[in-house]
Amino acid sequence: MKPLAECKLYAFVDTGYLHGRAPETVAARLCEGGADLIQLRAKNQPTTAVRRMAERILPVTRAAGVGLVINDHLDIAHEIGAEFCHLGQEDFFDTGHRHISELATRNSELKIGLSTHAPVQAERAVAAGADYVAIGPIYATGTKPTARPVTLEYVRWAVTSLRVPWFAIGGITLQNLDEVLATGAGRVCVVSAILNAPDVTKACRAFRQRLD
Ligand code: TZP
Ligand code: MG
Repeated sequence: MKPLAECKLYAFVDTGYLHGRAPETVAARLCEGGADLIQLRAKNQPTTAVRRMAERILPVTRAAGVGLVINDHLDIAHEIGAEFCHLGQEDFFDTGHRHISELATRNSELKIGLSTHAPVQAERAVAAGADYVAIGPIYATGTKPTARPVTLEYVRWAVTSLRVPWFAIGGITLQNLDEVLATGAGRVCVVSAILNAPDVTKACRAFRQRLD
């Protein structure tokens, strides 16, 4: 796997956008398309189903040298030996955690990413030892319909203020990518613009080429 600082394209296997495809098949297409990281995001799925998907995706990402991120399910990330777990503000701080070292049990190599929606949250996430932070949602997005967009203003703050790897997320498409990158951002998370494209590999590759 590339060092996190060199990872630019963070793609997703989101069960909301499988459109009948097997999760591991989608993961394989994302690897072919040049994703640096792939997150398994399986909202409202039974834990057993998430674990099964994660177990099937991991050999695919491992073979491709792509880091696997498990969203929400710290236990699964630990158990299967994924490289990362991603948690929201509510999953981490609102459950009483203060530092990511509190999460290290079996797999101390596990890296943690935290979602943030404002500078104060990013500062708190960095102080908590997050390995990376997500900055968003920048634009309104059907993938997270109730979240209020943070706009490019927050991205510009991140460009000048953050010293840990950070990823812009939320509503990023090939159409608005240039204005995101124009802020100085260099890393993006893309969910629906890749998974809803007619050809996932091609869409992923298009983002890859624009980020390189
Ligand atoms: N967190 C903030 S926005 C978002 C998440 C998980 C969804 C991003 O999805 P899309 O489809 O790329 O807008
Ligand atoms: Mg969460």
